[in-house]
Amino acid sequence: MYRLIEQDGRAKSGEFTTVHGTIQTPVFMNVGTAAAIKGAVSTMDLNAIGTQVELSNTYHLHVRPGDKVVKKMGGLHKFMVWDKPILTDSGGFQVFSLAGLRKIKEEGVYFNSHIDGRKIFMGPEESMQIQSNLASTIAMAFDECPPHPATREYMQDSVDRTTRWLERCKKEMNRLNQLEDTINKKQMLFGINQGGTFEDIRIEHAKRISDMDLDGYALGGLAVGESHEEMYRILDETVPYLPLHKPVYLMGVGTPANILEAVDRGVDFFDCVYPTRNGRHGHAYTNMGKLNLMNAKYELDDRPIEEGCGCPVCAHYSRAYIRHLLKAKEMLGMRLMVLHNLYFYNHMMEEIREAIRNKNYKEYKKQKLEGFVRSDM
Ligand code: PRF
Ligand code: ZN
Repeated sequence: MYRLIEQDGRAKSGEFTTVHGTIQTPVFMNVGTAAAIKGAVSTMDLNAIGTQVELSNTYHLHVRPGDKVVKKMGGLHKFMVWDKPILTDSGGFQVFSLAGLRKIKEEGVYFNSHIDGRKIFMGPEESMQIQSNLASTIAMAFDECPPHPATREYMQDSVDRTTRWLERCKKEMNRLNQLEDTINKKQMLFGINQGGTFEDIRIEHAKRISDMDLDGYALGGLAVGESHEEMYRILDETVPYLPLHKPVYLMGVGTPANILEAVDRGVDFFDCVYPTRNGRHGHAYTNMGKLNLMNAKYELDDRPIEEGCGCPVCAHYSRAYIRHLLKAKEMLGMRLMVLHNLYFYNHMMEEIREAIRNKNYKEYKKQKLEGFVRSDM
């Protein structure tokens, strides 16, 4: 259940209530693809850095350890010891971005596992069954994320198939939620809007899926190679056709600046590997832009990553020490970087919610964006 709390222009802030607790939006979901946040970050850590929702992937967990194993262990929440909401991506996107040879048919996708090469089939029903076994809070519909660029003809055929798949997802989820041995009988389903940069295909599709009364709506097929300006244009044109009283999720986005712009266009949910991946590579997010802690100039720098940061890392550790850990390839280096970066993202979302609820979003966004370009990287 989504309750719209405040709107400031098109920016919206709400409260999404689930069986695993209430999510304040806009929110950044912390990515734990294979039921683990990369960088040796535990779920105890997530509680300490303000994480509201964790995101995992159907495809990865199906391949290893297997969704049946997770189900036998009592579902993903119990397995990974996280009692707050979990969103699982459907496998659609991962199949397209990771798996080897694949064939798209009406029934679903045939592909090879990226772990051992074995042949796997996944269609809407399989994706829902796996996500039901994982017992996540929110399941994503099984979609095709078309390549960019794609021809108009390819895009239309793909989006039509994604719509038919969504109907099958909804039917299968309803069936699964009524089965005796389903762990989360209140599992929610988000539909995914596609259409690339063809605004008329996007809008038509947004209207169709909005009529299906799903628990939330995602925009897929963005941040796949088009320019930021094109992505913002598609958001401008499409989000108004999605229900105002449902959460809107922009999949796989993005930089802090991308998030600030997308929130201004009505997006509630985000996820991205940037804070974890960049952290592991020595890049720290700050209000002045990114710092590369591998840089020699931090060798004797006894300041925290960012003065005034409220994260547990900046409370204790110096840039010089973290730089040493990264150089020495000590696991602790990556861990501290990821903790700071996730805190940075989570904390920015908190500021965003406050700015919207105070009807001060435009001014907040402007100041935040101005800060980022002061980067001394
Ligand atoms: N579909 C799904 N997951 C996704 C995407 C998509 O289009 C994207 C695109 N940025 C990221 N993750 N199912
Ligand atoms: Zn910090």
